[in-house]
Amino acid sequence: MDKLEKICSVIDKSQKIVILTGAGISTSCGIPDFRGPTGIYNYVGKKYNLPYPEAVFDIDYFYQKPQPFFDFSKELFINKPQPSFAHKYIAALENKANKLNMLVTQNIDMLHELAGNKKMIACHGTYHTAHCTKCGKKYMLNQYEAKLKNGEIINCECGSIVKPDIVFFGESLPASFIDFLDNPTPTDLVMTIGTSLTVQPACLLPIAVKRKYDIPMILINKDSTPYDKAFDYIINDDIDETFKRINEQLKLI
Ligand code: CNA
Repeated sequence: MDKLEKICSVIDKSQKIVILTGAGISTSCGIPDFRGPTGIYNYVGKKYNLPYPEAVFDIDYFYQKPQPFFDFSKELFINKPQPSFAHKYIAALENKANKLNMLVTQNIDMLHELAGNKKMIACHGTYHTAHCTKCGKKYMLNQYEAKLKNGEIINCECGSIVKPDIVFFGESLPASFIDFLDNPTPTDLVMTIGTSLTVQPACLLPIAVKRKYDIPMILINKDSTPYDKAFDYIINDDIDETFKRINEQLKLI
């Protein structure tokens, strides 16, 4: 059996899969990741002379200079990205194969929801709602979507800046994620897809689940990560191409 056949066999046998995704699953949809050759740092970073790539999502930096974040948001909203083959495959693992325990995504692009996943935690938040950074007034996406599409800073009626409910560096992650990290429900496989595993605490999830259930772990990512040694199967290749090859064998979609 070659490596892909082994991976297909593991997926086929599993019934309670935990999946962690990152920006790499959405690059084929036209959304840049942080660290790839067309990554955010290469356009927003250079345009604004960011001190480091993650400054786009740094809460202290946002209070001083919110425009880079709204520029990133514009790219996300204006291009109307559509789910990739891999997003669709993961949706089918939940809706067709009934094999998903939990999908945890670090992404804020809402493509997993668009593909049809419901059993999921968006551990870095969402654009669906926003709050004023001063008076706390809540806004719904339809109230500020037009501004996001124009790359405009959103202002509250009190005059302060409204921030979409994206979890910035320096902010707390949702309780649902912390609870799952502390006490993951029974799992028989962890798949980690398209993440450099460099952002804490999200990057700790695969290890936390493995520690509790001693199960196989698969990593699909072009580049190596600091946690490679913990994985049983690693595919350093394109995500969509890999899922197409998996689908050729398992014929899920
Ligand atoms: P990252 O640090 O940019 O890492 C992405 C990883 O994906 C890299 O290791 C690449 O090698 C890999 N990769 C990129 N394209 C492919 C591909 N086609 N096939 C295989 N591998 C690929 O991104 P992380 O998600 O690890 O970092 C976490 C940050 C990035 C989170 O806070 C996100 O919110 C944030 N982010 C999200 C998005 C999005 O929502 N789509 C976009 C950019 C950044």
